[in-house]
This record gives sequence, C-alpha cells and structure tokens, in this order.
Amino acid sequence: MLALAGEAVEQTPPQTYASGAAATHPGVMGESEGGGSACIASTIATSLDACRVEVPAWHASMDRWLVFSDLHVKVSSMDVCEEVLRRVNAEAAARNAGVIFLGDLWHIRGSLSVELLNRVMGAFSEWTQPVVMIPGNHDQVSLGGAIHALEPLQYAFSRPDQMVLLSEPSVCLDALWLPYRRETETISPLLLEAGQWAEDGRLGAMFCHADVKGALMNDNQRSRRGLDIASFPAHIPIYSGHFHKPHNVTHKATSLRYVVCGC
Ligand SMILES: [Mn+2]
Repeated sequence: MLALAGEAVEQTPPQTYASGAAATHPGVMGESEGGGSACIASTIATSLDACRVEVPAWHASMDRWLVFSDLHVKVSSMDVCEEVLRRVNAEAAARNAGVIFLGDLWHIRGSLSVELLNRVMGAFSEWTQPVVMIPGNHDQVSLGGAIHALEPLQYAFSRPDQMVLLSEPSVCLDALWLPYRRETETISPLLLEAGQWAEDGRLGAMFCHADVKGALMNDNQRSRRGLDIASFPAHIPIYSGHFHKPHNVTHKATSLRYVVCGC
C-alpha cells in the first residue's frame, strides 16, 4: 500500500481475495443501491459476511495499492486535479500497483458541472491500473449515502471492469471498506465485528471515509463528532479520507491514518 501526498508509504498489501473472483461489468459491487426513490436511508448489512463482494480477478491479483483521497474537484482546482490524476496513475503504474480512492472526488454536492465531469472522465480514460473507490460525503446526494456522484466514473475507464465502486460497507480484498455514513450507529455493529475479524486474522486492512472524534479537522481544530477511535479494529492498517490534514488518530493498538492528495 502506498499513500500519496509526497510521502509514499509502503504498506502491507491487502491479501488477495480468492474465491473465484469473476469480472463483472462496471463493478457496481455494493448491491443494495437503493433502487428507486426511497433512498433516504440505505439498507446496511448488519454482519460482515453479508458485506462480502467479489472483485474482478485483475484487482484480486494486485499485491500493491496506492491510496489517495479528497480530490475535491472544482473549477478553480481542475487544472491541478487533472495533473494529480495523471500523476497518481503514473506512480501506480511505475509500482505495478492498483489505485484506491477514499472519497470526496467532487467538491460541490448534488450537481455536476458538464465541463468538470468531461475533464475528469477524460483523465480517467487514460488510466491503466485497476481502481477501487468509495464515496465520501461530498459525493453523496441522499442522506443515507446510496446515491452519489461517483457512479458515472465507472464508464470513464478503458476497461469495463477497471473500477470497483463500493457504495455500501463491503468486505473484499481482505479488507473492510466503509463509505461515508451520516448515521454512525449503522456501522457500529460492523466495526465491532471487524475487531473480532482482525483479531482472528480474517481482516488485513480497513479503508473508510469517516469522521473520527479527536481527529484534526485542520491545524488547530479537533472533531468532536463521529466515530470513537476505540471502536475501530486494532493491529491492522486503517486509512481514511475526509479530513485534509494527513495524520494518525490512535488509541492503544488502533491507528487510523488520514490520507489526502493535497489539492
Ligand atoms: Mn468528506
């Protein structure tokens, strides 16, 4: 695993998830997309077993991943964002790594600029590496988070199975993936179980877009809301998007790393 923002961090790769992983078309892996208009609250699985998703064999074959997050594409940063997207793929390709994006690709919630969408799609069309993405709160439109603006990006890549989009809490690639959720109590049971799984060696890493109490929101303000760091699993690497200051939030043997891309 690599974290961007200049300081590439070598990390234990997610072990491959081997159960006959089959490539499926554009990889919408989080099943319950909500379907229809009643998407205010998303249905959330209450056990990790129910969160298992299959990923394309291509993704399962990768043993290195580069992590970046919080691009927050907007008009004033589009040129830089384009450069970042070029660079991320180049760095991943140079390391034969896949790319993990931890949410908040877009800055403005609820509407997409045609120009920005086209330029982002154009940038992703050049990518050569497999990708896994989870949505952040800026990408999400519905309160439950099931409707979000990463959907069209699945069609940007040159390979139809290139992007695995995890819209719901998911278990794959030996890791737990948690998109942003406003209602933190809905994911607490999953975190509790994840602690046990990590202890049993059934979980190798965790990726999320989360508000954690005590995390640095900027240089001098700590979050007073969100999940308790003590509720996260211990002894496994945990990476999160959301706050833009790269830092670790720790409690005993639990450590969560906020990653960012820097623009
Ligand atoms: Mn966020």
